[in-house]
Amino acid sequence: MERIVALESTVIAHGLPFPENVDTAFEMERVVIENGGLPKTIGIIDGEVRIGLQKEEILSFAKASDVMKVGTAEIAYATALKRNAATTVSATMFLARLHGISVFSTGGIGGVHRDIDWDVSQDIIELSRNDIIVVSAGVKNILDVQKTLEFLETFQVTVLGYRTDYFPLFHCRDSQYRLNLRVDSPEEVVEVLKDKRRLGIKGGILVANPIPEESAIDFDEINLLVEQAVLSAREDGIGGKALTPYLLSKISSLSDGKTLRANISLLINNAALGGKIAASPVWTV
Ligand code: PSU
Ligand code: MN
Repeated sequence: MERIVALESTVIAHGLPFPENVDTAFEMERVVIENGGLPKTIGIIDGEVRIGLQKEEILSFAKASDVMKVGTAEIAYATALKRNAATTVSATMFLARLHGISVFSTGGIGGVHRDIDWDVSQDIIELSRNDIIVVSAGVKNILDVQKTLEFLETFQVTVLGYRTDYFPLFHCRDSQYRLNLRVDSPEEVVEVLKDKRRLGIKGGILVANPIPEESAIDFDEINLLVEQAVLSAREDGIGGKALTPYLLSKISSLSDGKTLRANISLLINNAALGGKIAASPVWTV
């Protein structure tokens, strides 16, 4: 049962442009398999929850512009009103766990937005409730990283640095944010989850897996782009669910696609680690 690795669909429908989104989604599935896992991309089609979208369904999500973006709070709306919906980290975690899945690979989780009053992602709340392993490359510095880390702690989310002592910043490997928990193997990640469950401690494990060295971008370089993007989001009056996709596409165009290439590389890297974690021999629960 633990061989399954959940993958989200918001990154396909709202996070990456076409055709990179569909290529990346397929490549992530391939890499999960290569590392011993069984990929299931999660989404909602005509109100039906799908644990494992078909290739054509992934392609239609990648091309469509009318697919909803749903967190856990909006799942029941999408199912009741028979909508097509891409699931964010929170919704994917919830649906994965409901179907007995314990491992989920994504790019970056949502968190506390910067320079905007009170935009805090549902992802953090779901991580505090749901005992599943989420592999991410940390968070983007389109967010307020310090506040995001503080929220994760407040909500009792276990944050593990994977072969690192620092919280990675998505496009950047290095950061000034020190982590106090480090693991060095997929087995250690599984053992931590097993003990959370054994002790009855609620909530998930966020595995912070740094982007591969060769695709990483310098902090100063990315920070400049983000500052510009946050500024134009303000000028354009962008907020709510549109904000994260807006910032992502803005920094990609400002960087001539360099951030897009980094994004793809870390997604594939996280799919590989998810596959290894799922295939670990130490699972017993
Ligand atoms: N961060 C990324 N790429 C993404 C997302 C976040 O680098 O595609 C998506 C994920 O699905 C995440 C969601 O769960 O955005 C968070 O959106 P919001 O900030 O609206 O909660
Ligand atoms: Mn938000």
